Amino acid sequence: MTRAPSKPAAAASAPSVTRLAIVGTAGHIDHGKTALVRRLTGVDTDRLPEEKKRGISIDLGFAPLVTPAGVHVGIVDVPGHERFVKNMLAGVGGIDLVLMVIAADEGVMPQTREHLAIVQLLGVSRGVVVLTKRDLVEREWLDEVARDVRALLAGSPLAEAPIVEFSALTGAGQEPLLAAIDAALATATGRKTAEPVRLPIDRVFTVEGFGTVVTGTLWRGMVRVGDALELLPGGHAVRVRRVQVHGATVEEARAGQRTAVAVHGVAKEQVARGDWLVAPASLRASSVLDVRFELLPDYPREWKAATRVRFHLGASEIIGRLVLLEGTSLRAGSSALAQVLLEKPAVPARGDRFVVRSYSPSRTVGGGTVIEPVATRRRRRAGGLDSLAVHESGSLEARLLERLATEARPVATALLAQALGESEAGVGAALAGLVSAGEAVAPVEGRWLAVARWSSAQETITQEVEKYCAKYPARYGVPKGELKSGLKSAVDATLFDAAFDALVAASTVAVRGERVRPASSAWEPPAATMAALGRVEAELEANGLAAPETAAWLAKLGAGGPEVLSLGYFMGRLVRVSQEFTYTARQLEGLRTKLAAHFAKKPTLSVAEFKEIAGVSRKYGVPLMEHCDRVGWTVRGGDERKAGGRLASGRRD
Ligand SMILES: Nc1nc2c(ncn2[C@@H]2O[C@H](COP(=O)(O)OP(=O)(O)OP(=O)(O)O)[C@@H](O)[C@H]2O)c(=O)[nH]1
Ligand SMILES: [Mg+2]
Repeated sequence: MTRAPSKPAAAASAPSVTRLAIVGTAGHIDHGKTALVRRLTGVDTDRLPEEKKRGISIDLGFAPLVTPAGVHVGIVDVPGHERFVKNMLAGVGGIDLVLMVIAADEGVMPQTREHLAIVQLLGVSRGVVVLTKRDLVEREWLDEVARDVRALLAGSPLAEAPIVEFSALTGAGQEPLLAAIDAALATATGRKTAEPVRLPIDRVFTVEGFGTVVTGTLWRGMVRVGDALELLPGGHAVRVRRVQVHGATVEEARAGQRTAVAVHGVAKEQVARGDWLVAPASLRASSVLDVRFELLPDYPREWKAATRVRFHLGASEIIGRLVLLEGTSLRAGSSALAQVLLEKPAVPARGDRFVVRSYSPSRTVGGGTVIEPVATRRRRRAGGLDSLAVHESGSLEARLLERLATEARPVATALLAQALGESEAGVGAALAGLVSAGEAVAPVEGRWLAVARWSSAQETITQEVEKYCAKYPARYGVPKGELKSGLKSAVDATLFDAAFDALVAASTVAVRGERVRPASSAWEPPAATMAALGRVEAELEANGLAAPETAAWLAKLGAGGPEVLSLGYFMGRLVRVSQEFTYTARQLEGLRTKLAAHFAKKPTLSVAEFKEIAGVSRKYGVPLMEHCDRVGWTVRGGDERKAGGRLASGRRD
C-alpha cells in the first residue's frame, strides 16, 4: 500500500468525537463475505432461518466493528446471489468504503462485476479488495487471480485499492485487512451532522413497548429522542421514542451510524423499506426527476429513448421510465441528460447517485446523478436543456436565477433552498448578491423574484391601465379590483399587490378612490359628457328635492347615460341617495344648511318637520332622511332625530 500515512494527531486532537464509518461488503455469491464479517466481528449476519437452511445470504446483515485505529464501523453485509441484487442495493447506498470480496479459488465472477459497477455508480471511491479463501489455493493461482482483479479495476476509482489476502477459516490476513481498512478510512471526511436528518429505511419492525422501529444508515444529521421527523413519501409526522445503534440505546445517533429509530405516530404497515425518515419539510417526494444518466460500458446495445427500468435510490426500488432528453439513443459507456418518470414517488435530493436496472431480466445497466429532484415533465427535445445544464454544473447564483426564472410569484428562501438542495444560509447569501447585482428583487419581505419577472409584471399592469383609460375617457381610471381580476392569469395575486404598490410609490400610476390611471396623462373628461352632466344637474335642480327618478332621466340620455352618471358620482357632483333617487351635491348641501339652521333652534326633528324643511312628500322624504342618517347629519332615536356629528362639518362620509 502506498497511501500517505494518516496523522495520528488528527484523531487524538478531538478525542470526544468518535470517528464513524459505514463499510459494505460486495461480491459474488458464496465468495465468503459473511464468513469474513463473522471473523472480524464475531457476528453471524445470516440471521433468517432460510439463510441458515440454504447457506446463502438473502437480505442485508449488520455488525459493529471497532478498528485498531478506533474507528467505529457499521458493517453492512450484502447477499451475492444475482436474484438478491435489489437487497444489496438497499444497503449499499451511503457506504464510506467497500470490501470487495473475491474467493481466490473462483476469481472474478458475474456479481463481482455487477457489484463493482454498482459501487462505482454510487460514487463509492474507497475500497479494499479481499482475496479470500486463501487457504484453498496455491500462490501461483492466487497471483493470477490478483492480476485479473487489477485488470478489472483498471480505470475505476478502485484502481489503486489495496488487495489483501485473507482466510476466514484460518484467520490469516486479518491484521493486514484491518490495517488496510484503517488506511482507507483515514482520508474519509466526516458526515454532515449539522444538516437536516436523512435516513433511507432498510428495515421496519415492531418492538414490544416501543411500537414501530425503522432502521437504516443515517446519511446526514443527528437523531435524538423527542425529535419531530417526517416519513416520506407518505408524509407522516412522527416523534422519536428511542434511538439505538447496533442494539445499544443512545442519546443521539449521528450521521454515519447504523441507526434504529423507534417512532411514535405511525403503524408498521404504513412504512416500508425504501421510505425515508427526514427532518420535517427538508425534502419533497417526486415522481419526475431530471438526471445525468450513464450507461455501463458493457451494455450490449444502444439505449433506446424511453425504456422501462427499475430505479434504485437510497433503499428504494421504483419502476419507471428513463427518457433521454438528448438524442434518440445512447451508446454503451456514454452519458446523457435524461428524465426519470416514476410510477411511485421517490425522495431525491440534488446530487444523489442512483442505480438503474433493466426491468426484465433485472440486471444493472447504468446509473447517474440527480440534477433536478423535483422536475416537471418535459417533451423530448423541446429545448430547455441549457437550463438543465446550468442546474447540473452552474454556480449557485446561476442556478438560483434559472430557478427564479420559472417562478411566477415571489418565493421564500427556504423553498428555494429546498428546491436547489442547498443550505438556507448559502441561498440567502447568494440571493443578496443577486439583488445587489440587480438580477433579483424581494418584492415581499423574504420572498424573491427575478428582476425580469418583476419588471414585466409592472409593465403588464401599466399597459392594462393605459388600455382601459383609452377605452373609457369619461372615467378617471380602472377600479383596482377589476384590474387585478382581469390580469389574474397573467400576474399572480401576491405579485400584483407588490407590483401595484411599487407603481404607486414610483408615481407611475395615480390613484383616486378605487380608480387608477397613468400618472403621466392628466384626466380630462370629454366635453360632451361634461355638458351632459351639466344638463342633468339642471334638470334635477329644476324641481327642488322632488326630483325625477334616476331611471327616468337616464333613459332620456340614451347610450351615454351610464357614463354621465358614473362621471357625476366619481366627481362628487351627483349623489345616489337611494335605488330610485339621485341628487346633485349642491341640492344636498342646501338641505344640510337648512337642517343645521333647524337644529340651531331646536334639538329634535320630527318627520313632519323634515318634510317641511325639505319641501317634499313622504315618497322623497323617507329616502332623504335615511340618507341623512347614513352620512351622519342626523341621528335617529325612535320617531325623532337629533343633530349628527357630521352635520356641522358637512362631510358626507
Ligand atoms: N475454506 C474456506 N472456506 C470459506 C472461507 N470463507 C468462506 N468459506 C466458505 O464458503 C461458503 C460461503 O461463505 P459465505 O461467507 O456464506 O459466502 P457469502 O459471500 O456470504 O455468500 P452470499 O452471502 O450468499 O453471497 C461457506 O461454506 C463458508 O464456510 C475461507 O476463507 N476458506
Ligand atoms: Mg453472505
